[in-house]
Amino acid sequence: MYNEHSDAHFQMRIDKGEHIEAKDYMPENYRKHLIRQISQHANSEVIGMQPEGNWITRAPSLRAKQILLAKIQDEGGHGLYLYCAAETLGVSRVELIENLHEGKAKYSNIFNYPALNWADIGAIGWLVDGAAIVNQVSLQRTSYGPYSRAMVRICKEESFHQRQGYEIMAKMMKGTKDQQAMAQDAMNRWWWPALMMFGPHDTDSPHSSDAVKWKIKRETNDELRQKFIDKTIPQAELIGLKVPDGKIKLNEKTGHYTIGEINWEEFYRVIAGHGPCNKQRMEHHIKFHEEGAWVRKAAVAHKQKHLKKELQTV
Ligand code: FAQ
Repeated sequence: MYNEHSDAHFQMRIDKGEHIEAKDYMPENYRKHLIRQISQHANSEVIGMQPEGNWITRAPSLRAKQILLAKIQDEGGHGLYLYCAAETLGVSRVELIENLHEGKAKYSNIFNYPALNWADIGAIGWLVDGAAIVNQVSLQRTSYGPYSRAMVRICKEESFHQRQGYEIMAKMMKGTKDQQAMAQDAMNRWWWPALMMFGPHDTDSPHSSDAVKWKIKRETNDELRQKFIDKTIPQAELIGLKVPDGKIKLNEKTGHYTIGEINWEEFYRVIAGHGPCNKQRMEHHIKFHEEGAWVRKAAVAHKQKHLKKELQTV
């Protein structure tokens, strides 16, 4: 018989495909691994609102503005589900935000690039959300219950996001020569950073071995990247966009595309804080977090007032 509070019993549950819940026994490193990953995921959703938020007032139609507003609001919501999932592991929201502000917790490389024009909003929806979904569909089967359940809900909304982006790109590719050039330029700038979203190659990914053993990751960084590549290249070709990679080849036998070399030097530079927009993204988050302090104080005061009333009536 296994002791229910042993690592061996925990691993047996993982191997059987059981979900681990917040109050179940888990090794300390599993807890730490999840806090790191889920909080980085939450940070990405919230920081990811910034490049798109910049375009709400400049959307080309009321319909486009409504859709973009709804999408950005969803992303805020995804951040909240994910911070809540991280909190079930015994860390507070205050600590998670402090870690982000102090540069101790990361967010996705992709949100350190600027959204320069409307075509970038199309590219973000199609490529960035497209990459995010491939990863998140797989995470629906992750071993930690609260994370897995948050993913189920997030994936439903994310597929709408991907379609709104593809619609923008398809529309621009049917437009004038200038609009087509804008869409191609956005594709050229977002393609490679989107491929980097899946993380380093498996051979260079320090967290993958534990993540796979604990079924936090159901598929590896390279497997998920390949899925995204195979799905996205035909979508680009269908609307007349050229993938900015002279080395792309379809292997007829396997049905998979091979691609050129990803610029990992750029990836590590960006995640170390030296991308085009890292400074701006963090300053923006800190500024509005500080300006919103009164809202958080008011919410706590309101809760305390009601608790007091409830206690008086008992
Ligand atoms: N960006 O050993 P690995 C979205 C870091 S949601 C920055 O392979 P792991 C929705 C990694 O943290 C997008 N850093 O790590 C949306 C580690 O550093 P550390 C976010 C990265 O965790 C759309 C080091 O490199 N999605 O976009 C990145 O096993 C549009 C070594 O890497 C998620 O977070 C990166 N891309 O695998 C919102 C999904 N990749 O922590 C708005 C959940 C790696 O030791 C608009 N996360 N690093 O300092 C995951 O699946 C995994 O964490 C990976 C990385 C696959 C991202």
